[in-house]
Amino acid sequence: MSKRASQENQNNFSVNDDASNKLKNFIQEADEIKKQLRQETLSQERLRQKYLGKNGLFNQLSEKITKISTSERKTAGLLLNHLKENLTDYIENLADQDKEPLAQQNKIDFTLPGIKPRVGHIHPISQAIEEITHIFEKIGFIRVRYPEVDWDWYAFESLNMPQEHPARDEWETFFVDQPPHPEKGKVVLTPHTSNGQVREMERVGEPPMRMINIARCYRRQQDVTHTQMFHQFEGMVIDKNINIGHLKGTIDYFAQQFYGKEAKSRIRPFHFSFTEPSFEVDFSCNICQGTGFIKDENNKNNKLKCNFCKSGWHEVGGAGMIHPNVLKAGGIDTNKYTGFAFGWGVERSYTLQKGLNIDDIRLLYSANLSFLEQF
Ligand code: FA5
Repeated sequence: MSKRASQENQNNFSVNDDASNKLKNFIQEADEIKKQLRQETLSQERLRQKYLGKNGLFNQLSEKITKISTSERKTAGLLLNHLKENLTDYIENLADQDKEPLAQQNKIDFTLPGIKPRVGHIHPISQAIEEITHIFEKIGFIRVRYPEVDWDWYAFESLNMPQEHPARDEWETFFVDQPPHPEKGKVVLTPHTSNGQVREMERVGEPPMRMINIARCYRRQQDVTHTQMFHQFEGMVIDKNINIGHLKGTIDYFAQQFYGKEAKSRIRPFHFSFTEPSFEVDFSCNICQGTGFIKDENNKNNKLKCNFCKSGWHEVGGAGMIHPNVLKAGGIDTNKYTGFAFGWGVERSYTLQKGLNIDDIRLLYSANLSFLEQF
């Protein structure tokens, strides 16, 4: 019996000795109901029905009030109020262990094997981030993570994209409704991890530096290859005599570590304000091995266009030699040092891995467990 129940037992109703026998019996019956309730082992719901339900013990007693004389009916009425409060209070405040006396109802079979808790796994994109981090740490890159909410200065202006520069349009930026910083400008949700370039130069100071910055990015985009929230990984190397050969070597190294020995990469001329020269980086398709065609199972002399890449290659992001204006914005001596940088989508890179063939990256954030449990 709960602590509360034993307290309630002391709270009985009493009348003078000269009360009529009918009233005395009425009081006794009410006390019996209270006592009986405290012996019960039924569940809370069943107690509610038995005592307070339409045909419950309380209503049965209430009906007997008509047998009490009018002069004593007021006392009987008070008694009923008191009883109802008492029963309701007791039933509603049953301790958790009293609510479902399962063992007494033979509902627990202690010999049954237990239910194994479901063990989850980390999200496929978190797995990819761990793998990418490890690949770059093996060649001396330091993993960092810079803010997802940042100043315009780091996201654009220090990257050689002054205010109103048309190149900014590419980044489909979300602006945060906050007062601007007097020097660093507006607040944005970072549209790319390149905001880490000048931040890393400020953090390290004097080169050499090898950064791998992996973080969330945000853009106003949504289709099979774009989500509003996604991840990028940004590599940056600054040292004496760094050239495009080092960049291409790093891209090839990553391709083979992440996609397998047979993977190839290529760079194509492009334009970014913060690198010069700039490139787009493609990896060979793992379905058609970069040929753009697959075998026709029905006709050995025929070839079918690869539907996954349509060209033999997949674009994963941009790269280039860091523009001198960016190095200067980070306080780096451009007479002494050069550097390269690249920034690729984690989701895009991951979905190209062998055997995955995920053709809609939105599935990764769909919270669809039957999809996610496959990884
Ligand atoms: C950039 O963001 C540059 N900062 C990359 C860079 C870094 C260039 C350093 C030079 C030097 P871009 O906008 O192309 O570039 O985005 C790079 C990659 O991010 C894309 O190729 C794609 O893989 C991924 N990405 C971009 N937007 C989205 C999106 N909305 N959803 C998913 N992935 C995206």
